Amino acid sequence: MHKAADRIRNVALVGHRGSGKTSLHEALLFQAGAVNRLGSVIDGTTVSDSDPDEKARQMSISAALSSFEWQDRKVNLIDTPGDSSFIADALGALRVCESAVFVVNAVMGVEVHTTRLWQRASELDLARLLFVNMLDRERADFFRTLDSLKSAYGQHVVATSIPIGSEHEVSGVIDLVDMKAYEYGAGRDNCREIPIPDALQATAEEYREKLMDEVSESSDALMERYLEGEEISHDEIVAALKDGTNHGSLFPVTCGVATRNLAANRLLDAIVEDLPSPVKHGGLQVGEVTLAPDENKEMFSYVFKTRADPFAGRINLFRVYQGVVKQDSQVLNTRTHNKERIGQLLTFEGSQTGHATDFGPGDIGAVAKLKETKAGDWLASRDEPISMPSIKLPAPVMAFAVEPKSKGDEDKVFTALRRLQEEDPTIDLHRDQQTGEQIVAGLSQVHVEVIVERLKSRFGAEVNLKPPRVPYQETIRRSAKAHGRHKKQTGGRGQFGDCHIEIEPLEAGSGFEFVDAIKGGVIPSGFIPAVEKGVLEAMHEGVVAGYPVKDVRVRLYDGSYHTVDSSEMAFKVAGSQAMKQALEQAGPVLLEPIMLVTVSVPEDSVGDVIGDLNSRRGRPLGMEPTGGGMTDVKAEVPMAEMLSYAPDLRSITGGQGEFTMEFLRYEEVPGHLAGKVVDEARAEREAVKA
Ligand SMILES: Nc1nc2c(ncn2[C@@H]2O[C@H](COP(=O)(O)OP(=O)(O)OP(=O)(O)O)[C@@H](O)[C@H]2O)c(=O)[nH]1
Ligand SMILES: [Mg+2]
Repeated sequence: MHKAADRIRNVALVGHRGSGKTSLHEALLFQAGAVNRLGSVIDGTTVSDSDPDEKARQMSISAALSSFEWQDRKVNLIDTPGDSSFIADALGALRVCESAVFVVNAVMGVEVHTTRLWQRASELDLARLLFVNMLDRERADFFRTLDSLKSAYGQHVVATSIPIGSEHEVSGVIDLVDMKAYEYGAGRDNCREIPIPDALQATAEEYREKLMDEVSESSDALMERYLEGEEISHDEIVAALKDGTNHGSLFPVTCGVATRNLAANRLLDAIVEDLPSPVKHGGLQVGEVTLAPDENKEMFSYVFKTRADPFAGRINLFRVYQGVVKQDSQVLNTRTHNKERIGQLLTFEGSQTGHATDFGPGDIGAVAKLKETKAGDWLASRDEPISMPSIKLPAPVMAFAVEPKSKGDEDKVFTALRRLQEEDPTIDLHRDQQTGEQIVAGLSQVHVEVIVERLKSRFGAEVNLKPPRVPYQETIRRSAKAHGRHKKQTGGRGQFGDCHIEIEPLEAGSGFEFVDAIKGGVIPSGFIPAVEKGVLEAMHEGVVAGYPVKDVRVRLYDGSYHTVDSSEMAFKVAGSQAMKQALEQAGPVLLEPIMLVTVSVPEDSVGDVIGDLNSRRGRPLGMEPTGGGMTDVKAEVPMAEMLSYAPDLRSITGGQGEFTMEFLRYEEVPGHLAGKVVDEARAEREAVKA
């Protein structure tokens, strides 16, 4: 039988890369008894970094769900990757959880990615706890970290515990609600109450007071009594803290050492006591439909993650918003309108995969072997066209042309890429219309490397990556007239086509226009489309560097024909000849794509970033602080200068910067650079011929 919705806690573990989420996930599982051994990231023995490439890189790449019981509540805990290349999984987890635990490194304090995720959690109105981890590390400083959190996320970030000892001497924590101290040894039953150390008494009181200031703000009545110096009872504090956290008006901070299972038990208590259940958080409004955590209503579940499992095959993770999902049942996929059979339902209990008979409203579960369902789909008991408000994902900006290492493997590679894309919506796949190359684009170098590794390890598909070619175009600057005449007499029936055209530039982005201005039937109407075909063929490869010609109006105004020798073929050739000549005389120029680039960087690197963009022929458009010490710099930059931007930005900002870019328009390539593009294009064509 499924757990009642008010006994469930759905929690996403999020934070900057390497802050210790996976280690903390492991400690929480261990403390709750879901695993018998505390696995470690370094040894590659954690439950959540289970993929070979996660172990090899010692980083999380995919979201991992674990479910366990604590104090008779069911906790669904989703460990998420901290690397910004894999942010889709972190955002997907935030979307289906009522709460998030932010894991913060006590040496580094607030980091860029923490802030980005914090903003998303605010938009989604999530309840939040913070866990300051790595207290045992050299230069770890809980109080400095707390200050950085407060200044980034506001005064409602408040400590509910403080450490005893620091760096390698850290030995426990003081709980500021109970005003009790706890010392931690090794293993699971490692927590022992001790008197508050004398040396820390004053600090504990100081931080208890700060906590009381915040807690008392939760209600006017409490505030009044607090200001008058009245005693606030322990139960009242607990209730106010819980209420503030539930409503996202208080953000309690706890601390510990994930790798030593130090204070994981206090975090578990906070998760079940202070964070809201799906019932508390209320229904979900999707379009016209409101879904309520009610098990007697029709079932609606949202699939937030699709992944490959070495044992169970393709697995879909879903969140039930209403009704009950039952094993051996049929449901509808509202995107495809097809039925899916739910066979076995899966739960991930620590290192074991278990089976469930059903999942009730508010719960998160998994199902294997669905036919067509993938992340982003809804499974429901009736065909209601609903869609989750889309999550804004960063645009893939690291693009490469992929080629199979062995010829003939094209289909295999493409199918494998499609499968990977199902698991990761930030992978972009497309064939470049102009260059014909198969392009794969990701968010970063690491992202694309992981894609290539997975192609090989999972699908046995080996590929080469090449930087993609810039899709240059050509256009004309003035009008010109030309005459095309195709005449051949080779015994028997000849060929004859003859046309006069005038071409003129059109406004950028307007494409191609063909005007038939033939009078008196000097070219019979049946041959006119052939002339147009010839013109278009000539425009396919412009006269500057062989790139497609855009934004031209062609007027066919005169010509002649021969009753016997004229043919469509002959007029096509004539049209093409005329167009080539006309282009030569119409001031042809080379165009390049200009991108709108938005770079998100810490304030102190803004100068360097702008300087670098200038050196890439960029035009800065402005900047805008986005909170948490971050600034967005916007600039227009030619695409040709951005092909290797990702690694460069990483080195300029020490890994703290991120960027997105989108196509804006085409602009003329400056004269001194056009020559180089022309030479390269020529060399390439010759290489193809050879
Ligand atoms: N000393 C110390 N090391 C820790 C602690 N927590 C994690 N680590 C180490 O820090 C490194 C990163 O830890 P992870 O748990 O992989 O961090 P993560 O946040 O899951 O990393 P990503 O998934 O890549 O974002 C590993 O080498 C851990 O062993 C801690 O509390 N103390
Ligand atoms: Mg991790």
